[in-house]
Amino acid sequence: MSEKVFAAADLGASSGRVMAARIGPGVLDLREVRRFPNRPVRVNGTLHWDVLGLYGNVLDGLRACPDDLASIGIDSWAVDYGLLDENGALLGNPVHYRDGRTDGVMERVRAEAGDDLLYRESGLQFLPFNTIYQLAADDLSRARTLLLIPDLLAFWMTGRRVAERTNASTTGLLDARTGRWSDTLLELAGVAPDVLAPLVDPGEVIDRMGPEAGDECGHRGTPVTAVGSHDTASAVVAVPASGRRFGYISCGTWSLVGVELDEPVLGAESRKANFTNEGGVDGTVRYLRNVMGLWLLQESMRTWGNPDLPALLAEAARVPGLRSLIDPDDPEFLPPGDMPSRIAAHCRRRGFPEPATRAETVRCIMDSLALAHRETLREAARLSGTDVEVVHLVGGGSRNELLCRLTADACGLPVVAGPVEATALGNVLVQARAHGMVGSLAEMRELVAATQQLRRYEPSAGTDRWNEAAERLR
Ligand code: ADP
Ligand code: LRH
Repeated sequence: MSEKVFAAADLGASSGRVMAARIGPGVLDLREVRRFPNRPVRVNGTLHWDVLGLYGNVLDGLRACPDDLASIGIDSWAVDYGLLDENGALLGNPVHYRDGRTDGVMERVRAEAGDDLLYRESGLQFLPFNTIYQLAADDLSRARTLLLIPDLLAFWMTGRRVAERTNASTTGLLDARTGRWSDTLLELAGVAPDVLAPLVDPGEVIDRMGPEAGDECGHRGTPVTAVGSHDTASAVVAVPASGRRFGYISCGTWSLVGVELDEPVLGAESRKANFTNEGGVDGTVRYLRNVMGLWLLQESMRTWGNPDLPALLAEAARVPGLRSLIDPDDPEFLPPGDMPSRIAAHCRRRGFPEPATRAETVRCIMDSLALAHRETLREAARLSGTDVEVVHLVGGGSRNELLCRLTADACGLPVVAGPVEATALGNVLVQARAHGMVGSLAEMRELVAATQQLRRYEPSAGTDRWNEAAERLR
């Protein structure tokens, strides 16, 4: 079997990239073709994604890919969507999940529907920006079709309207057991069933690239293949683990912390612990919880005018640890804005010393994330009955040595860091399989482990300091 080239368009919340991968027997060679910032834009009081700008960048990236692409796959952050009118035209710019229009909406829907019903049906953690709550805040009167972001780009490329299943599982409208749109949840959300597109699974060819997009990027007629279009689903595909005794942290703007299962966990304890059962590739369940992640650092860096990150992290590594702690998942950290001030106020309120310098603020973020990684992983393992022997930390955060080391120490487990571009790798691997190459999920992971750069962090002895820190924070 010879080699083929696949392109991944991977849109993260902080940056987008087009990557080209050469794949063959024992070969997985991923190259970055184009990277571009993903900058939200506030207009008239609403925070939007610049979706046309992102699409333009994707087409530019594809134009710079080799001519003989076997297929193209698209993934992005979850939950957000575009609404189309009866002519297929976009009704306004998609709104960012951090926009304030959902303030108080989740609480209202939960009070009306009851947590028990919502969780039993969708298996989804309660996050204020889940699609179901965004829809409850939107005017849907002119909407004929709803497409999640990767599906929207695929529609522009192919003319075909689909809803890829892993990303659909983040909407709060999908039945966690059957993997189909839930009539109960649709009715509750006031969404007409025909507004949602037919579901497709990762690995199904959506269609070939049409003339408009094709002529723009030079790949007319190339198949556009559904992948785990939820970026986290693709990232979990490329976790270089063997067997099932592993936890993962997909660490970028968010830390998605959990385990892989065959069946959802939908009981009351799981609901109260606010764990999610998102759909993974090959019918797996991503049992995880969102930890606020490197957003805390990104937004601090923005407030400080983007100083040099590696230098700041090196300085933070020299600051004494576990002095100032925050609960990173406090909703006060969700919206954009001055992060260092919010962190200082949070420390003050909880009786911890306020970080006095940038390095101290960064150290506070790293310690607090490592602690949240540990608490979340332990709970995921306990609630699902999984033995976790090793933690795989993938995504941009795997470049952060301090965070990897602290996470290993806090968990008392080895952390295997990398690949950095796990999402793009998961994206191209699922395409490659659809086009006759590579095999099972286990084989994909073996190929990742054999070909990608990884780094192992052993925990230092004893987790007493971390146990104590967890107690102090509680
Ligand atoms: P997303 O997909 O959510 O946009 P990424 O997986 O691309 O996120 O990760 C982005 C994060 O990776 C940045 O916020 C930054 O904290 C981290 N990162 C990137 N480069 C480095 C680096 N050289 N050293 C440490 N951390 C880095
Ligand atoms: C990470 C991610 C995460 C979702 C959030 C909205 O990029 O997709 O899995 O919860 O964005």
